[in-house]
Amino acid sequence: MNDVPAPSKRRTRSGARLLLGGACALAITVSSMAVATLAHADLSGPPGTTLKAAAERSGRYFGTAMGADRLNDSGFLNIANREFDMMTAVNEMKPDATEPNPGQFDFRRGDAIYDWATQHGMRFRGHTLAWHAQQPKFWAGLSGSALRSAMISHINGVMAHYKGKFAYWDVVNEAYAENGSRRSSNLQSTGNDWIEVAFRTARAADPSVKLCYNDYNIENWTYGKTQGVYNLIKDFKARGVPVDCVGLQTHFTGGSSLPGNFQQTLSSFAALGVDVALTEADVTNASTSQYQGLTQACMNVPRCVGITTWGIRDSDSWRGNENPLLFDRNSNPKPAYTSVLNALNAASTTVPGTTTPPPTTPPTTPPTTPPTTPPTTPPTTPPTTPPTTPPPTGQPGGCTAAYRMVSMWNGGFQGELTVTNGTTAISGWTVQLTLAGGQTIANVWNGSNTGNSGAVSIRNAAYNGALGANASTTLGFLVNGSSNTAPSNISCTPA
Ligand code: 9MR
Repeated sequence: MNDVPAPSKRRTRSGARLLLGGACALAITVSSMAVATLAHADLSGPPGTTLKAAAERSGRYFGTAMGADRLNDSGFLNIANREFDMMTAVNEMKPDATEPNPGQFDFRRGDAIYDWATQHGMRFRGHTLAWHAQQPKFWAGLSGSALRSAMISHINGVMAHYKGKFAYWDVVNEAYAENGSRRSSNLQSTGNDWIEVAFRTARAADPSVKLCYNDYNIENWTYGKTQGVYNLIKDFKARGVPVDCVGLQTHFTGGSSLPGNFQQTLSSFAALGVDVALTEADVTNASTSQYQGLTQACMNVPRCVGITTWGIRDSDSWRGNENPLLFDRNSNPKPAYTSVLNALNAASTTVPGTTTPPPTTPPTTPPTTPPTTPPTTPPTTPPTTPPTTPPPTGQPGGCTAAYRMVSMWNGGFQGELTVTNGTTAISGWTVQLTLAGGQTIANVWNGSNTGNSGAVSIRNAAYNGALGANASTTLGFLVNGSSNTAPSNISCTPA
């Protein structure tokens, strides 16, 4: 049986290419992968008339969650398409759904949701990889190192399938008890480091996605559970364990309500260097003041990147009898919808990094007009010595590779190489580089490596080898080892 967080038992002490829905969303398309479209913040623009347009003004998103059963529900899909720019699968990407038998993965229902959402211009939050509930049945027969291995294999298997496609992954869900200690579970029994191992595994499996810890009842800053999770993230940040975001489920249902210090909780987490997001919001009877307050708290914290409601209409809710969502059973927006929309439009902070204007397409060099007047004086002296130096990069047949460090932590770093072609189209390329002693490549994306220490070469992937004149592409890699020395001897050879 699934151990669903029991609402009634909850503490109440808290007292890519697409540009949808206005605002200016800048689209990034990489190959055929549906990669995150990021909102481009512009607070000077007109107020948004949909949730997503209003959120995008400040570089944020407004998301919802759907089950595969909603794929045939045109009422749901119409509102989802109009109002939301981030999607989460309610149950279809949980461990029991994606790995019903050992090593046998089933992504059909998750993919159907992902495909619909991304075909409608949305980004995606993956939910979830490691949780005490909704586990594969076969995990029940495992414990200790066998269960630990099963968890690692599960994370690797699922993340490989969705590699490069999601904006966020809830790597670990609901691992804390109400008093701020670890929740007891079979995963916890594999050792206190299971959360850390899950995040390290996830980073290596897909370095492009932001990795989140997600939980409920962590909205009240003074509550024990909030402090327990806060200390986890603080410890991870101090020790370089890869964590990028904290999801606060924000279920103000089942007896919970918006605490007065919610913004303090968000800003305190953000101050640790993580994004925060409201990931499953719903509010008993859709109280307009609580919806307004939770939205405003997020808008006031620059690293609060977005809000997701757990369903669209009251009929979609896991707690439908509390009518907790923004749309009624007839698909009409409720008063809470207006209070959320207004609070989104009133945002005065933007998400860091979203105010940069969209990259402009490199100017295409206009064809040079052939000179109309022939040179009057032909050169009289032919050059006597033919050039002996090879053509510099940027000339026909050349390519270059430029390195930058994206991020670093104790014991490793993420690097990026930008491969830029010369003036003649090429069908493939190889970058050579030398890693410092003790450094080992753990993972490469947008390319494949030969060797992982010392002299290494990285060949293009199937989809990014062909480069037109002056075109460029990027590849990334993770390195274990000291980040003090950058790779050296970097060069590029066309195929
Ligand atoms: O909404 C989900 C519901 O359909 C499932 O029966 C339930 C089973 O655990 O999970 C619900 O989603 C939960 C989410 O995955 C994690 N946070 C609490 C959500 C509501 O229970």
